[in-house]
Amino acid sequence: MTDQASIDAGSVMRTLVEAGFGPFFGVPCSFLAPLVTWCEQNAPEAYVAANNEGEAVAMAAGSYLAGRRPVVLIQNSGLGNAVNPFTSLCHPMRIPLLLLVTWRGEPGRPDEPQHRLMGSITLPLLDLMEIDHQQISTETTAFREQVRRLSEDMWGSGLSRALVVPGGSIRPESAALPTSGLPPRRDVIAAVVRELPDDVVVVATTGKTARELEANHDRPANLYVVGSMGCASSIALGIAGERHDRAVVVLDGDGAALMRLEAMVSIGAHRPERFAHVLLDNGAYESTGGQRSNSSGVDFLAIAEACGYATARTTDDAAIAAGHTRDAVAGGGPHLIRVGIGIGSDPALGRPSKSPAAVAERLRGSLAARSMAVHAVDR
Ligand SMILES: Cc1ncc(C[n+]2csc(CCOP(=O)(O)OP(=O)(O)O)c2C)c(N)n1
Repeated sequence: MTDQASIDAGSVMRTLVEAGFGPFFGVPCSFLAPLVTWCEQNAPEAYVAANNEGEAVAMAAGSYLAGRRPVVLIQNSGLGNAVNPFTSLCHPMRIPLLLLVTWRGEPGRPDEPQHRLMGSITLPLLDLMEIDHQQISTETTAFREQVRRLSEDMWGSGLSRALVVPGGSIRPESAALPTSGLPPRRDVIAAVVRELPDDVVVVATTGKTARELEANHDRPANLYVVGSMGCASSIALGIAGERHDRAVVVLDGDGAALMRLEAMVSIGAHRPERFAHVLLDNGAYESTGGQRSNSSGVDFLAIAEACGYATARTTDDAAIAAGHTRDAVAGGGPHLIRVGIGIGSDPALGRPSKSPAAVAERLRGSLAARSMAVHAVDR
C-alpha cells in the first residue's frame, strides 16, 4: 500500500526535460492523465500519441537511435503490448528507455478485476525483462535526485529503467474537456441498442462504452470487454465466425480501434454477414481523461472499404446510427458505421456490478441455449 503523497505534473515534466529526457511517447492511463494533459497544454511537440504501447516503445527506440533520450508513458496493462519490443528490440540493441508505468491493480488497493493479475505481476514482469524499477518519488527534490541517478545508470548500462506510478502519485490538473455539438456516447448507445432484438450479441469496448452499456442496457447477449483494449471487434468476429445465425454488433472506440487496427483487416477478410462495427469516434481517449487520439487524421470509412467491408457509413446522428445498425444486423455485411460523438459522460457513471467471468458465462449460456435449438432443428 502506498501513501497519497503526490507531485505535480509540471514538476515531473520540467525535471525530466532539464535532465535531458524527451520526447515522450505514450498511451494514456488515468493515473498518467496529468502528464499527458500537461504536455498537450504546454509542450504539444514533446508528446507523441502512440496507438498501442508496443508502438510507443518502438518509436521511442527509433528516437534514441536518432540521438534523443526518450521516455515511454504507459499503463501497466499495456506492458502486455510492450513486452516484445522491450525484450527483442531494446534489450539486444542496448537501447535504454525511461519507462513511466502506472500501477493499476496494486496489491492492497481496491481496483477493477481486469487489473488484479497484472497489478500483482507488474514488478516481477519488469524484473523478468531486466528493467530495474523503483517507485516514483513524490517529493520534488527527491524526484530530481532520482532522475539524475537513473539517467547516469541508464546511459552507462544501455538498459531501460522504470519508474512505477501508483494511483494518485501525479497530481491532476483541472483540464476542461473540449465540448462539441455532437451527441454524447450514452445517447448513441441507447438509440442503437434499444431497438435490437434480444438475440443480437453486443460486444462493448473497454472503458466508458462498456460501463454505459452495462449501467443502462444490461442484457444476457452483452459482453463488456473491460480490459484487453482494442480486442472487442476481434472477439465479436470470433463469435460471428461460429454463429452465422446470430447477428453481432461491436461498440468500438476510436482509441481502441486504432490500438488494434489489424482487426479491421481480419473482419474484411472473413466477411461476417450479420456484423455491425459501430465505431464511436470522439477523437479522444475519453475514459482516461480526454487525451487526444490520432483519429482526427484517420478516414475509417476508407480503411473499412479497403479492408473489404461491404459497406462503410458515417453519421453524427444517434437515430441515423440506430437505423444503419438495424439494417446492418439483417445481413450483407460486414458493415462499418462510424458515429461522431461528443466528449463527455455522466460523472456519476458507476463501475461494473457484475464480474467479468459472470458476464462471459452468461453470454456463453445465451449462445449455447440458441445453439442447442439450432442443432435440434438440424437433427
Ligand atoms: C492496453 C491498454 N492500454 C491503455 C488502457 C487504458 N485505457 C482504458 S480505456 C482507454 C481509452 C479508450 O479510448 P476510446 O477507445 O477512444 O474510447 P473512449 O474512452 O473515448 O470512449 C484507455 C487508454 C487499457 N485499458 N489497456
